[in-house]
Amino acid sequence: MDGINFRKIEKKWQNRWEKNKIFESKEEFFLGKKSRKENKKNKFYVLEMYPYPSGGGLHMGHSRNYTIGDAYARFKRMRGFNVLYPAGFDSFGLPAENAAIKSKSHPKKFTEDAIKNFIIQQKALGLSYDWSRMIKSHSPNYYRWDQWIFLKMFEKGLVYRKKAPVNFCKKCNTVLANEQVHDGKCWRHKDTGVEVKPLEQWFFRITKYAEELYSFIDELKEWPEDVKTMQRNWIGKSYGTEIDFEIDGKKWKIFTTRPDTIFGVTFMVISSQHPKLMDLVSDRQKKEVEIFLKKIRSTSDRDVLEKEGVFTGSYAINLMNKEKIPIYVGNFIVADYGSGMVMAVPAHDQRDFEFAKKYNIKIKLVVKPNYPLNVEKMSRAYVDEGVLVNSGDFNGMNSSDAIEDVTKHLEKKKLGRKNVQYRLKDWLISRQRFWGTPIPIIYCDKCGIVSVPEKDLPVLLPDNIKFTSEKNPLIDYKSFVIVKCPKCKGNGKRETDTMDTFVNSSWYFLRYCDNKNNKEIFNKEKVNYWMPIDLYIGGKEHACMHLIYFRFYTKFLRDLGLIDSGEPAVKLFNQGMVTKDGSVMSKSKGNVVDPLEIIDKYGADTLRLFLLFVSSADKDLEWDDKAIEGSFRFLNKFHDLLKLKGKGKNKRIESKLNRLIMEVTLDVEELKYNSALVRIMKFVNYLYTVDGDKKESVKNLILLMSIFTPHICEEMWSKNWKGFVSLAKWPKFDAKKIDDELEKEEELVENLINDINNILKIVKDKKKAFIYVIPKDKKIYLEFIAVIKKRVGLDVKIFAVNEDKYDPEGKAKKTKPGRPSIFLE
Ligand code: ANZ
Ligand code: ZN
Ligand code: ZN
Repeated sequence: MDGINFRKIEKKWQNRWEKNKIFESKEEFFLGKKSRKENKKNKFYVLEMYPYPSGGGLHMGHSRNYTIGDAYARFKRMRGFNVLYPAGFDSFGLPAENAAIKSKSHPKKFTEDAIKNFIIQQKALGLSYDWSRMIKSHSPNYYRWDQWIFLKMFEKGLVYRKKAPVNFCKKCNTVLANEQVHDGKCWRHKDTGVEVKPLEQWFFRITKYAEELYSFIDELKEWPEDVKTMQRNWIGKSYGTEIDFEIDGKKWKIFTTRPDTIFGVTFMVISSQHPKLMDLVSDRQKKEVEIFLKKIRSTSDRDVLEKEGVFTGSYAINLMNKEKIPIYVGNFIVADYGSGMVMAVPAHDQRDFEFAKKYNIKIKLVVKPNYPLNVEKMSRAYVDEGVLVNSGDFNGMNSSDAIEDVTKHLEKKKLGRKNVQYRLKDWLISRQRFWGTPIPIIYCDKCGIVSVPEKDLPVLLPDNIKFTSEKNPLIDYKSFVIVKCPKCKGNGKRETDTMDTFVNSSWYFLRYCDNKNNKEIFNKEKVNYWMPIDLYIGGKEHACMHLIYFRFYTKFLRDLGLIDSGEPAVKLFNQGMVTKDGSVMSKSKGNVVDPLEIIDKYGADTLRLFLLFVSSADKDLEWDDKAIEGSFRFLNKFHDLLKLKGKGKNKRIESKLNRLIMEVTLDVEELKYNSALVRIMKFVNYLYTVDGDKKESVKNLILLMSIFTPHICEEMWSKNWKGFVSLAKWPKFDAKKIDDELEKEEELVENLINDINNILKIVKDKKKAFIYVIPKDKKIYLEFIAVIKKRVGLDVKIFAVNEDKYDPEGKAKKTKPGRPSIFLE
């Protein structure tokens, strides 16, 4: 591209920023000038979600995400906040390991090359990160604190090892957490169904925080509603009643949300994965149950399509009416929800209805609709409200009242009680993979499970590892596996599973506050100064994974006394996707545009302007080559503002400028960048058409634009003003200078110019324009007559309609207030 050498200007300023460390942030309380509280008001923590440094480098989605954050960090800095805006890399994970297996090298090499590449690209975008705070998950300096947190959780009973049916992805070759299974498929491999296998694994007891995670969603005032709804559904709080049934003389607690249907129970179903299932199976039924279990093998899902089961040979007693009820084992009962067994009411629950029809079990109506209903002819369950029948003393009662009343009755007789259940399950954190944080546990024949003492942390991942197969190489790495038991000094074996990489991203935002600390996980004072994150930016896809985990970690660390705040982020912002030809950019679709290529061709400022201007930051953004060109042209025009001449105070320019500052400030505050930029562009165009002194306007435009296109603005700033524009003060507006009347007058003139120019498009060869206006407006148009002449290229005469005038076509009659008539000759 000819003209301005954007690439050169950009490199120059990137180097100067770096050399002068202008984006490094300090904890102000150490300066001791103001009180802690005063200082806190003045801090601002902007963060984008911890990226995985993929081998392919920065894609357009990243570029958009970071540009959105960067503009905000710059804005807050110029507004006088002490801004923390760090970056780092979530660098453990499968892709690097798989690449290493393929090429028989070490994932560390892959990862570090990728990170280098990433940083170059991030710097090329002109992001104002405080690079001195960088962290990387795979650095022992970081993951030792993952291990430390694990030990703390272990101490507090929040970590346990259990054999349980778990989700296994063949492609990942490891188990997955519940959150990482989306519609029965692996979150990474959307084409791969997970298998359920009973395996012994490590879990974090996140369910201990279920209630707080649920109820505090209400406090997240600045989070998008849809993310909050997804979290509520995921945690799934359910109010119900726990009813005691008797089986073999023992009490079994059954969770139901419909105690009003207690008289309609005709069978029970226990989960095929219930640990006590075999206790209920009679000798006679054993064979049949075993065949059934083999056949369904892994599933235990309430949404399974084909509901199946067999009789266990046992019966339960419904203590409300002493009825004897057969117990089945079924594939549609979740083992670890409620008690893993349900009281089935086929007349009023669709799943139970299908099951009863299939196995010919009795259906008993206990809630009657207000129309006739024959049980034999029902084609589906009646699940709505109605009046109780066949229900003893409760007959005639409305079913929704009966939910309360039956529960009260059960409570009185000590046969039941109110109960709350959560769908959230404990977080399965062990992975059968190499490239993750080693779990600090040793197995000893004598002592059993022993935790690695804190002083022995970190448990290091070996550097000289060889991948010979798909298997986790730690298993065969003797010097890693064989250790002394810390308790009895006998022979022990190290755990070879590593932690889910979501562990690393669950607390990284805290480490940024104090990334070099070698003595403790972080300094409490520093963290309390910066936390919570004021603006957190990332994709919606993490609503029920990362965004739940990081809330859990924050609450746990708060309970350890390490942080004051129990919630990590005040405001969450989900940016939209970048699409091309209507679908999300992806390698598989072959519609990827590489940010570096665009930067090489047009410069980073053009790309940034495009990413922020073309669509509102929360909406999807469709790639558009024309709009890139447009951004580029605009920046050239913007740069030429410095050449604008003009003398004399113009109150209208002043009014418009002050309004612009006011509106852009409000827009940016709410991340409405595109709207702010539209206003700026309009004003720039305006400056090119108007007479008067424009220095003040140009200065303020550079300031306003500097958060979007920082390089070109530094360059322009350096021509007339001192210091970095990145550190300059954001402009203030003076409300007194905003004059609606003045601006309206100018609009009148603008409209007239447009009208004349539109006519000139149709009729050619005109030399003169005669304009007829209402008398009180005449002075306005006269004031602008020079501008009008210049912009229409005609000789112009203004007449008031009531004066003596040249008007061969009688146009003056048609004049209305604000709408002059025009005659061209
Ligand atoms: C009897 C009943 C009658 C039920 C009726 C519903 C309708 P939510 O709302 O999700 O909490 N249930 C209980 N434990 C279960 C498990 N481990 N796996 C699958 N289903 C289970 O669902 C609660 C309802 O789901 C409970 O209320 C129970 O069925 C079933 F007309 O009890 B209900
Ligand atoms: Zn997978
Ligand atoms: Zn031991």
